[in-house]
Amino acid sequence: MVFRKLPGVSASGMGLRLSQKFVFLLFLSGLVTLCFGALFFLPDSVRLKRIFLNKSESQPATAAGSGAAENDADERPKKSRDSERPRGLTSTKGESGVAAAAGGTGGAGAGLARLKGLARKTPPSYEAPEERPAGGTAREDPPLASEKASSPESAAAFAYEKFRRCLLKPPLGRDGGKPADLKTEKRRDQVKEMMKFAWDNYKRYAWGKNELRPLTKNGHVGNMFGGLRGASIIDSLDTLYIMGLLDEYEDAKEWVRSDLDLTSNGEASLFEVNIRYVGGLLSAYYLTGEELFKTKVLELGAKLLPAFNTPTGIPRGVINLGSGGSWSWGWASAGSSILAEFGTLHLEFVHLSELSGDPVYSEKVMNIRKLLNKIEKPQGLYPNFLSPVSGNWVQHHVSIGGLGDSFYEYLLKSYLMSDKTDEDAKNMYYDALEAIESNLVQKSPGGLTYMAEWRGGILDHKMGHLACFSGGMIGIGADEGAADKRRHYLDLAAEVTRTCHESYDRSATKLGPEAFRFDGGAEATATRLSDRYYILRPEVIESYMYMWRLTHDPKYREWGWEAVEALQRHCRVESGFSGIRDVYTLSDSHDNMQQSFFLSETLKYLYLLFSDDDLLPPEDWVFNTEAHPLPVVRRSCPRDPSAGARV
Ligand code: DMJ
Repeated sequence: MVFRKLPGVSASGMGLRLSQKFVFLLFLSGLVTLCFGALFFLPDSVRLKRIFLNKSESQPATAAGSGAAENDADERPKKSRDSERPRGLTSTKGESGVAAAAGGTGGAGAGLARLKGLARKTPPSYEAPEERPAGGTAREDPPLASEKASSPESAAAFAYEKFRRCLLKPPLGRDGGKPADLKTEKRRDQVKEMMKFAWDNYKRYAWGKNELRPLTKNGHVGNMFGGLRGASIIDSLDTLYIMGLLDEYEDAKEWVRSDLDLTSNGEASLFEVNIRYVGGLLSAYYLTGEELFKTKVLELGAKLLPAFNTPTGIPRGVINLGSGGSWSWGWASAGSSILAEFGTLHLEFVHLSELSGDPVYSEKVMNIRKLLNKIEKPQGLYPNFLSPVSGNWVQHHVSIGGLGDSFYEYLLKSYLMSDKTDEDAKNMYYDALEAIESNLVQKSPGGLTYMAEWRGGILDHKMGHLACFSGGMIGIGADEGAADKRRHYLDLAAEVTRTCHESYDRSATKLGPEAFRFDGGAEATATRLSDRYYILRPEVIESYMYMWRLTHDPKYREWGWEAVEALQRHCRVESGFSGIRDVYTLSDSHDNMQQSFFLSETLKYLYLLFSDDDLLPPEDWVFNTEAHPLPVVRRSCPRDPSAGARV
C-alpha cells in the first residue's frame, strides 16, 4: 500500500478543511486496526502475539476453553443429532477439543485441571466426517505439542493427554461401520429401529427403574442391584452412542448426571453391579470422554471393595453398597462364592485401577487369579463353587454355562485386553480349554458338538443357552493358541456355534430354549418344561457376531437375521420386547420383562453383526461379559500421571 499526501494538505495537517481531516483520520484508524488485526493471523510462535495476548487467551485448552467445548456439546441442536455421527469418531479442524476430549461435557474435573497449560495445538477430533482420513479407525489426533516440559503443570497435562489418547479410542469405524451392501444396511437399520423401540418404551413406562415390564407397562426394580436404579439406562449408554441414537444417549447421560444415586443401601450382586454398572459406565467413559462417567464409576468401584474382605480375598457374592457388609448367596452351597461371579471382575477392575491411579483394584483381582492358578484342579477343571474362607472347592460341579461361563471368557479377554502381555491369563485359559475339551466336549449321535456339564466325574448331557457364548470365545482365542491347534479351535468354535443355531432352528419360534439336552433321544432340544423359556438372551447371537468377523461365512449373518425375525415376531409386543415362556409353541406366552442385557448385548451384537468389521475392532476393544467395550491397555500407553504404579 502506498501512502500519499492528500492534495493541498501539509504534512503537519495545518490548514486542512474539516472534511479532509475527517477522511484522513478515518484512513489512519483503519490502517492501525488492520496492522493490529494481522497479528492474530501469525503463527503461535510469533513473539509479538505473546506480547499482545495474555496467557489465557492464547491457550484455549484451559478451563475456560473447556467451558466453551462443554457448551458446544450441550447446545447442539437436538433434532439433528440422531443423524449425526457420535462425537469422538471423526477429526475436524479449527476448534480446540482437548477439553471436550478429556473433560467433555462433564466439564471441569481433575482431568481438565491437569490439562491446563497444554499447548493450543491440540485440536478436537470431533464431528466432521469429511475430515476423517479414509481407512483409519484410530482417531487422528495431531502430534502433541512440544511445550510439555515448560512447567511441571504442563508436563503433567502433556502426560495425561498422552494417556487419554492411548485409552480413549474412537468408537466407530471409518463410516460408523456402515456395511458395504444395501441388504445388510437395511438389516442393520432394522436392528437400530428395534433398539429405539425398546428404549422409547422403557423411557415412557419405566424411566429410572431397572427394567421395563412391557405388558403391564411399568417398571421393574428387582433385587439384584441393591437399590441402584436405571440398569437399562446404564446398560444402554454405549449401544445408543454406537448406533448414533444421540438424542437418546443425551437423555441417558443426563439421567446419570442428575439421577444416578450411588448412595443406596441395599444388597446387591457384586457380579451384576460390576458387569452392568461398572462395565457400562467405563465403556461410556472410554467411548465419549465424558468426565461424568469416570467420576461415577470411580465412586461406585470404591463401594465394591469391602466384598473382598474375606480370609482369602475371594469376594462374597452379595454386598450391601451402603454398609459394605457382604455375604454369600443363600443358595450357594456351604457359603461358597461362585466361579463365574468372582472370576468376572478382572477387566473392569484393571480399568478402575487405570482410571483411578489406585492399584488396589488390580491387586484384588490379581489375588483371585493367583489363588485359582495355584489351587489343585480336578482333572484340570475349575469347579463352580469355592469357599471364600478356606479357598477350597466346595462342590465338583463344572460348567461352561451358568455359574462358570464368564470366568473362562475373562481369562482370555484379560490376555487380549492387556495387549497380549498377561501370560498367566493366557496359560490358564488354554489349560482350562484343554481340560474342557478332554472332559466336557461331546458329539451327539446326530453329529452335533456340545459342552456337557460335569458333576464329580459324571457327565450331564445338557447345554445351557449361556454356554453358547463359548463358540465366539473359542473363535476369538483360536489365533492365540498353539500353532498346531489354531485350525482346530476355529473348527470347534464353528461346531459349537452350529449346535447353538440348531437349538434355535429346532424350535417353533426359531428362538432357543434356556437349556437343551442330548440324551433320551433329544438333540439340542429342551426336554423339561422348565427349560423351554427364552429371556432375550444374547449368547447365541454373540457367537454369530464373532464367527462372522472371523470367517466372513455369510451363514452367520443369515442366522442372525433369522433371530431378528423371530424376535420381531414373538418377543415384540405393543410396548417393548418381552421374553417368552415356551419357544416350542407359537401361542406366545410372554414373561413381561425386557431385560437390560437385551439393550446392552443382544441388540448391540446384532448391530455389529450387520456392520463393517472396523466398527469396534478387536485390536482396540474387548467386550466385557455384558457387551460393554473396554479399550485394550496398550503396552505403549504412558501411565496417567496421577496414577500410582501400574500393577
Ligand atoms: C448377561 O448379564 C451377561 O452376559 C452374563 O455374563 C450372563 N447373563 C446375561 C445374559 O444372558
